[in-house]
Amino acid sequence: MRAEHRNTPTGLREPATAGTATAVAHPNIALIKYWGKRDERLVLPRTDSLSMTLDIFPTTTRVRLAPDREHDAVTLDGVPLRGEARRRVTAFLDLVRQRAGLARRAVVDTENTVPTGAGLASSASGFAALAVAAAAAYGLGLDAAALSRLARRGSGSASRSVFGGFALWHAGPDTGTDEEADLGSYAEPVPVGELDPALVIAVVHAGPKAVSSREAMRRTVDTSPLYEPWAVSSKDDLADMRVALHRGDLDAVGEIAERNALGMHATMLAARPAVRYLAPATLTVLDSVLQLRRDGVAAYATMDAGPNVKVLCRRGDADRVAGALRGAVPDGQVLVAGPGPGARLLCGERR
Ligand code: 2P0
Repeated sequence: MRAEHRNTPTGLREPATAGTATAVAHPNIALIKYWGKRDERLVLPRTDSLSMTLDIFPTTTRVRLAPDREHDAVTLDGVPLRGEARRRVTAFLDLVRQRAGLARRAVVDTENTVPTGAGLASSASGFAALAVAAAAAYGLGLDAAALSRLARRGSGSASRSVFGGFALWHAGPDTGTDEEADLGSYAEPVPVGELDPALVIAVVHAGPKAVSSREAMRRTVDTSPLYEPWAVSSKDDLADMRVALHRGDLDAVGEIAERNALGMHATMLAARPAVRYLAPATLTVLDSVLQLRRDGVAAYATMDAGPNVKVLCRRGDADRVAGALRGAVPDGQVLVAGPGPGARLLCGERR
């Protein structure tokens, strides 16, 4: 095993031979969506995507190598994980162990600050924090791009939460070996011009989703006649989005994000059977976003695999936007987020 030090995305030093490490990561919201895989095992997406990492709802994960254990022990908010969720974490740790050449099991404890069942992406922050902590605990010594590739294997969107601010996840080449495909699919930071954005999040329904995003993506790619046209138009959206971000043009950023998200939901509605995440309250919020625009406020909506709405606006307009959304869905919860930091290591201890 190598013993040199490599910088984590936030520049903290990662001891390459640590046995215990704790990392923190934040969720991200895609402005150009990831919807559809071309390889399920390697978690390779069909299209590039681009997101903003949030400054709220951190996930903190501690990984401790446990030489005496026969199985991994995994808790979320103090409760042992079971079933599919546990299987995904163990499969991820198996990948890390394979790369480290170590068989040792681990104790993984995660604290999530996302309001329970709020339907906000926690697999992004969860697997980004796990990737950074596990890589350090098992002494992998990975750079930021390699951490992004590793996080991707846990959950695609986690590749973007390795970075703060705005991040672009490259789909990578769809020819060549598995190794080449894996190497080509990682996220990196996107430079932006003068932009002071906020995302106002309207949580209109906090229950579990009827169809997992993994299954919904699969069904959309396999059956929706609108999928390919959306994937093609998403390339143009991304090119336009990069220009808009570079110019710091919030209206253009918002318009592109909104059309990309509505297009993604159209692909799902055309799947067979249809996947519909949008609820009546979602449409009520979308109406209030239109009204805000008619009133001269730059506000643009994006929705993910659930009924909740995230509204992009200028930070200076966030209180007004939040007030409008609270009026639209008085029973909902409205939160304001700004751009947040990348995943980082909090501490590492030598084995
Ligand atoms: C995104 N979503 O770009 C899109 C938009 C939901 C809608 O990434 O199967 O949990 O673990 O790779 O990352 C949700 O998908 O899926 C997601 P997997 P993930 O944010």
